[in-house]
Amino acid sequence: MKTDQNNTIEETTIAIIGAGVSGLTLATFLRKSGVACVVVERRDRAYTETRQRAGVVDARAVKMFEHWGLAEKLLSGPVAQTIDYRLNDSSHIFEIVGEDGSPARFCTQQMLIVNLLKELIDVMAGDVRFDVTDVIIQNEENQRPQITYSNASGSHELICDYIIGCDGDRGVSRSSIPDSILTKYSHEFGYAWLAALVEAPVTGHPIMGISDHGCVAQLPRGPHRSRYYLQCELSDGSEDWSDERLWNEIRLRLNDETIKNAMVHDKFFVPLRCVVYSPMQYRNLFLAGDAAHLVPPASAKGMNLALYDIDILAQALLSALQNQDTAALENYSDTILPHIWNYQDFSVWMTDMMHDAGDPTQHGTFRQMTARARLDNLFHSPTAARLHSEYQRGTN
Ligand code: RFL
Repeated sequence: MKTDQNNTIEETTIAIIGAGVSGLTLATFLRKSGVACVVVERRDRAYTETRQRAGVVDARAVKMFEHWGLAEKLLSGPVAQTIDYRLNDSSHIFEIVGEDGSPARFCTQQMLIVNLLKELIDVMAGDVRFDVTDVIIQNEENQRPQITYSNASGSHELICDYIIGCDGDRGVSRSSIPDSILTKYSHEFGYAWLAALVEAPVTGHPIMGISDHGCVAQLPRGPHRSRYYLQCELSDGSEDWSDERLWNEIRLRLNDETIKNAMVHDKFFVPLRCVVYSPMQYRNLFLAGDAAHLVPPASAKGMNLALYDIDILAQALLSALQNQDTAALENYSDTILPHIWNYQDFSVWMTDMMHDAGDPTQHGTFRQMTARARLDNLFHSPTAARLHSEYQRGTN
């Protein structure tokens, strides 16, 4: 390392921007394989460890962690094998079954991040730099790429072989790719979900509730908490949803007057949309996770698609670095995108079905009846159920 007072110049093999689930999983896989890497993150460790989001690691991702020899250390929480699809009064317990292999796990994203940081920093002595600002990417043709960033000790240059953009939808990585290279494909659903983390556990099965009053879901977030999601207008704001209104709507939409108010830890809005950016690479920069694609939470696939990207990318990087075979890296985007489009289709299918089958205000009664027919098919056709299970498991 060269040091010039407050300016350092260093080298590493892989520079990863973002210590979310994508960046930390990649760094852990690389570190376990003996590859030098540095993760730079704009938040502090405590913040990244307490950010609540996804709740299910799907069966494909569980297998991936098993393959990398990390499942026991990283995954906690019970297996996830059922969903209660509730259409107004009637309950249909849908079993997510696979013919082989591991079940999905109710492991919260927060717990996965805590375990990744423990493994990467405390066990493997990995290099994660929190509280960085002003990350700038230099990714010129025929030159080693580099990132520059600042932190409390000054400004720093990190020269590397590859830069991996794991910095989510609002990061700097994707925006460093010229507009002429990148295409954005997007779909807006026209409504939002209010996401509320509450101090009340799921007592039976996780619920996907379809109701004439709008969609509601209750999913586990650890042994004592649940995340409720309620369909709402795009024009709504937090000020429109008092805790009392939230609980009244939950009781109404689940048709269950016995549900008691509990402490609400947080509430925020998620406008439902799907986005794909293509290609997911430019010169020596590779995008993974939310930096490259977004799906609505209705399908519970965002974190799992991020983990899929990382599995493919980690193998491609190892092949390039250890065997001097860059073919998989050159084909990274072409390998990933068909899988992403497949799961975008699943997300649109799930989201439309759950919303259209309920409140007909947005798309009318014709779409309501076709969506209910689709649900009915799911409960009565073993073929439809099997396909749905494969998507839920992440194995399609
Ligand atoms: P993340 O988790 O957003 O991490 C990106 C990291 O990059 C950092 N960063 C920067 N660092 C340095 N310099 C910069 N300039 C930077 N800009 C950003 C950020 O601070 C952050 O630490 O992206 P990643 O790793 O790609 O992971 C993606 C997942 O987080 C996301 O897909 C899921 O959370 C989506 N998601 C769900 N996925 C599921 O599989 N199942 C679910 O049930 C589920 N529920 C959800 C969700 C996402 C939600 N929100 C808030 C969007 C529920 C919600 C409400």
